[in-house]
Amino acid sequence: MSVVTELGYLGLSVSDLAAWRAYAAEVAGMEVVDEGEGDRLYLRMDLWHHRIVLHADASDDLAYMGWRVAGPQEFAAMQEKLSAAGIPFTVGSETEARERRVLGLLKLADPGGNPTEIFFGPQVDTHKPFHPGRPMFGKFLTGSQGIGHCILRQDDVEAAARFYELLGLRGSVEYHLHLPNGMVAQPYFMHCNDRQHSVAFGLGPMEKRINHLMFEYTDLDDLGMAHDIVRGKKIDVALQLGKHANDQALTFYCANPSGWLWEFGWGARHSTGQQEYYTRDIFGHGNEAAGYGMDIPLL
Ligand code: MBD
Ligand code: FE
Repeated sequence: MSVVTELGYLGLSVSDLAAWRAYAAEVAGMEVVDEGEGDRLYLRMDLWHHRIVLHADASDDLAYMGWRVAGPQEFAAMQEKLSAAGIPFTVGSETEARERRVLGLLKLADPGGNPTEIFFGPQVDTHKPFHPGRPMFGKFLTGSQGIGHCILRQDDVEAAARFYELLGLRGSVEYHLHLPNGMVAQPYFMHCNDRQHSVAFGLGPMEKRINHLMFEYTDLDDLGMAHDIVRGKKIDVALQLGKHANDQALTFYCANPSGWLWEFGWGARHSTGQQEYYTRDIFGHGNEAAGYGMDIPLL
């Protein structure tokens, strides 16, 4: 049985590398690494070589997401599982693996057409302490919980759930949200480790592949500092500070330089392994800046 163990890395296509360099470092606190290629920047959140690659590209969207498996045996077993399920994939060349700083990777697409990679063996630079892009009280919460979570575009929610189940994630509908138009949104949340969800979908049609990336600080004061910086820079906040019913994280959502959202969080509980659903959040998460695909009634 081969299952993915974490959402390990992301590639983002960004039209304004300079704006992203400032946002990632000065707002979020990530470490920006420029290796001189000219067409990309690396973002560190821990000791990995990188967790995010910013690729200079006009599309301002998700370029790819990388799901980790433990090692070469799981990597081989995953290929057998995908083949048996009739899901097409290609095995990355040595050059492609080196580009991602991993020992091996597969390239495929999820049912929504989102470029998906399955990899093992990330380069971890244990000799290079994480150096935040701005002062931080604590760290980014990664480790066995991976980078965070993404909300993705999926036209066929059931097909998406089957695909992510095949990869080894579990989960289902966690909210019934009554929309102003009378419809009930029933978003799915799926997990593969202690992080309450690593991927979610089913919030309705989306312009981009990705609605948001959520990442988490270990220290509440870093969330507070990020919030002060976002407010000081008058960056659009789509959802105000609030606490989700499912992961119970204190979060807010603000625009990134590509015009989609980063959800800054702290204090999430772990996945419980038992399905529940909710009709609203615990508190907060009021709608503020409109047009980011998050104009949903969470309270
Ligand atoms: C989340 O992380 C989220 O983005 C939404 C919309 C609801 C619950 C948890
Ligand atoms: Fe989220």
